[in-house]
Amino acid sequence: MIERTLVLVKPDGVQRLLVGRILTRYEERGLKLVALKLVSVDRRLADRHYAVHRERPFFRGLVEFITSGPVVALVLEGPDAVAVVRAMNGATRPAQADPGTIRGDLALETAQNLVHASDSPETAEAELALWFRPEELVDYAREVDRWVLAPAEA
Ligand code: FUP
Repeated sequence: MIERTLVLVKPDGVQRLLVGRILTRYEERGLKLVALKLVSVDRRLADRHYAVHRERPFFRGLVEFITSGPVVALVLEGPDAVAVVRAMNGATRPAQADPGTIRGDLALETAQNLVHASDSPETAEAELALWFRPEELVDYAREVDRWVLAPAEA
Protein backbone atom coordinates (compact mmCIF):
# COMPACT_ATOMS: atom_id res chain seq x y z
CA MET A 1 0.00 0.00 0.00
CA ILE A 2 1.45 3.37 -1.01
CA GLU A 3 1.37 5.62 2.07
CA ARG A 4 2.48 9.10 3.04
CA THR A 5 4.11 9.98 6.33
CA LEU A 6 5.21 13.15 8.09
CA VAL A 7 8.84 13.43 9.16
CA LEU A 8 10.46 16.17 11.24
CA VAL A 9 14.18 16.67 11.58
CA LYS A 10 14.01 18.22 15.03
CA PRO A 11 16.07 21.23 16.25
CA ASP A 12 18.98 19.00 17.34
CA GLY A 13 19.26 17.62 13.79
CA VAL A 14 19.34 21.09 12.28
CA GLN A 15 21.83 22.43 14.87
CA ARG A 16 24.08 19.37 14.49
CA LEU A 17 24.22 19.90 10.69
CA LEU A 18 22.66 16.49 10.08
CA VAL A 19 19.76 17.53 7.83
CA GLY A 20 21.48 16.48 4.61
CA ARG A 21 22.65 13.14 5.98
CA ILE A 22 19.24 12.30 7.39
CA LEU A 23 17.39 13.26 4.20
CA THR A 24 19.91 11.27 2.16
CA ARG A 25 18.98 8.11 4.05
CA TYR A 26 15.29 8.46 3.15
CA GLU A 27 16.12 9.41 -0.44
CA GLU A 28 18.49 6.49 -0.89
CA ARG A 29 15.87 4.09 0.43
CA GLY A 30 13.73 5.14 -2.52
CA LEU A 31 11.10 7.11 -0.63
CA LYS A 32 9.59 9.95 -2.65
CA LEU A 33 9.82 13.51 -1.36
CA VAL A 34 6.36 15.06 -1.60
CA ALA A 35 6.90 18.23 0.48
CA LEU A 36 9.77 19.92 2.30
CA LYS A 37 10.22 23.11 4.35
CA LEU A 38 12.16 24.74 7.18
CA VAL A 39 9.83 25.82 9.98
CA SER A 40 10.15 27.93 13.12
CA VAL A 41 7.63 26.11 15.28
CA ASP A 42 5.39 28.29 17.43
CA ARG A 43 3.81 27.26 20.69
CA ARG A 44 0.40 26.62 19.11
CA LEU A 45 1.78 24.21 16.48
CA ALA A 46 3.95 22.46 19.09
CA ASP A 47 0.96 21.98 21.42
CA ARG A 48 -1.13 20.54 18.61
CA HIS A 49 1.65 18.29 17.31
CA TYR A 50 2.28 16.80 20.76
CA ALA A 51 -1.38 16.86 21.91
CA VAL A 52 -1.36 13.08 22.61
CA HIS A 53 1.38 13.66 25.19
CA ARG A 54 -0.40 16.58 26.90
CA GLU A 55 -0.75 14.75 30.23
CA ARG A 56 2.78 13.28 30.26
CA PRO A 57 5.42 14.71 32.61
CA PHE A 58 7.76 15.37 29.69
CA PHE A 59 5.19 17.39 27.69
CA ARG A 60 6.50 20.83 28.68
CA GLY A 61 10.06 19.82 27.81
CA LEU A 62 8.92 18.48 24.44
CA VAL A 63 7.24 21.75 23.55
CA GLU A 64 10.25 23.77 24.75
CA PHE A 65 12.58 21.64 22.67
CA ILE A 66 10.64 21.65 19.40
CA THR A 67 10.21 25.45 19.64
CA SER A 68 13.90 26.02 20.46
CA GLY A 69 15.07 26.27 16.84
CA PRO A 70 13.96 25.55 13.31
CA VAL A 71 12.87 22.08 12.23
CA VAL A 72 12.78 20.56 8.76
CA ALA A 73 9.33 19.17 7.96
CA LEU A 74 8.86 16.77 5.09
CA VAL A 75 6.39 14.36 3.63
CA LEU A 76 7.62 11.04 2.28
CA GLU A 77 5.69 8.62 0.11
CA GLY A 78 6.22 4.97 -0.70
CA PRO A 79 5.07 1.41 -0.07
CA ASP A 80 4.38 1.06 3.68
CA ALA A 81 6.07 4.42 4.19
CA VAL A 82 4.82 4.80 7.78
CA ALA A 83 6.41 1.56 9.02
CA VAL A 84 9.48 1.89 6.80
CA VAL A 85 10.33 5.35 8.14
CA ARG A 86 9.68 4.34 11.77
CA ALA A 87 12.06 1.41 11.30
CA MET A 88 14.69 3.67 9.74
CA ASN A 89 14.39 6.13 12.65
CA GLY A 90 14.83 3.40 15.29
CA ALA A 91 13.48 3.11 18.83
CA THR A 92 12.36 6.28 20.63
CA ARG A 93 15.13 5.78 23.20
CA PRO A 94 18.41 5.88 21.30
CA ALA A 95 20.01 3.47 23.79
CA GLN A 96 17.54 0.87 22.50
CA ALA A 97 17.80 1.86 18.84
CA ASP A 98 19.50 -0.65 16.57
CA PRO A 99 22.74 0.30 14.84
CA GLY A 100 21.91 1.21 11.26
CA THR A 101 18.95 3.33 12.33
CA ILE A 102 19.14 7.12 12.47
CA ARG A 103 18.84 7.18 16.25
CA GLY A 104 21.03 4.12 16.69
CA ASP A 105 23.81 5.70 14.65
CA LEU A 106 23.53 9.39 15.50
CA ALA A 107 21.74 9.94 18.84
CA LEU A 108 22.18 9.15 22.55
CA GLU A 109 19.33 10.86 24.42
CA THR A 110 15.54 10.38 24.22
CA ALA A 111 14.83 14.11 24.16
CA GLN A 112 17.51 14.69 21.52
CA ASN A 113 16.50 11.82 19.25
CA LEU A 114 16.77 13.86 16.02
CA VAL A 115 13.63 12.82 14.17
CA HIS A 116 9.89 12.43 14.42
CA ALA A 117 7.75 10.27 12.15
CA SER A 118 4.03 9.52 12.12
CA ASP A 119 3.21 6.30 13.98
CA SER A 120 0.22 5.11 11.89
CA PRO A 121 -1.48 5.95 8.60
CA GLU A 122 -4.26 7.69 10.56
CA THR A 123 -1.77 9.81 12.52
CA ALA A 124 0.05 10.56 9.28
CA GLU A 125 -3.11 11.96 7.72
CA ALA A 126 -3.71 14.28 10.69
CA GLU A 127 -0.05 15.32 10.91
CA LEU A 128 0.19 16.08 7.18
CA ALA A 129 -2.83 18.37 7.54
CA LEU A 130 -1.32 20.02 10.62
CA TRP A 131 2.06 20.78 9.03
CA PHE A 132 1.23 21.34 5.34
CA ARG A 133 -1.41 23.08 3.29
CA PRO A 134 -2.75 20.85 0.49
CA GLU A 135 -1.04 22.98 -2.18
CA GLU A 136 2.37 22.39 -0.54
CA LEU A 137 2.16 18.68 -1.38
CA VAL A 138 3.79 18.41 -4.80
CA ASP A 139 2.44 16.03 -7.42
CA TYR A 140 5.13 14.85 -9.84
CA ALA A 141 6.39 11.71 -11.56
CA ARG A 142 9.79 10.12 -10.94
CA GLU A 143 11.52 8.21 -13.73
CA VAL A 144 13.29 6.10 -11.13
CA ASP A 145 10.03 4.67 -9.83
CA ARG A 146 10.06 1.98 -12.51
CA TRP A 147 13.21 0.66 -10.80
CA VAL A 148 12.12 1.27 -7.20
CA LEU A 149 8.45 0.23 -7.19
CA ALA A 150 6.60 -2.90 -8.18
CA PRO A 151 4.96 -2.48 -11.63
CA ALA A 152 1.50 -2.10 -10.14
CA GLU A 153 2.67 0.74 -7.89
CA ALA A 154 4.92 2.70 -10.31
P1 FUP B 1 8.42 8.57 18.79
O1 FUP B 1 7.12 8.27 18.14
O2 FUP B 1 9.46 7.49 18.66
O3 FUP B 1 8.99 9.93 18.38
O4 FUP B 1 8.13 8.66 20.35
P2 FUP B 1 6.89 9.20 21.19
O5 FUP B 1 5.81 9.75 20.32
O6 FUP B 1 6.55 8.17 22.20
O7 FUP B 1 7.57 10.42 21.96
C1 FUP B 1 7.69 11.67 21.36
C2 FUP B 1 8.88 12.35 21.95
O8 FUP B 1 8.72 12.49 23.35
C3 FUP B 1 10.18 11.59 21.77
F1 FUP B 1 10.73 11.85 20.58
C4 FUP B 1 11.00 12.06 22.93
C5 FUP B 1 9.97 12.43 23.98
N1 FUP B 1 9.89 11.46 25.08
C6 FUP B 1 10.52 11.75 26.24
O9 FUP B 1 11.17 12.80 26.35
N2 FUP B 1 10.42 10.86 27.28
C7 FUP B 1 9.72 9.70 27.18
O10 FUP B 1 9.67 8.93 28.14
C8 FUP B 1 9.09 9.41 25.96
C9 FUP B 1 9.17 10.31 24.92
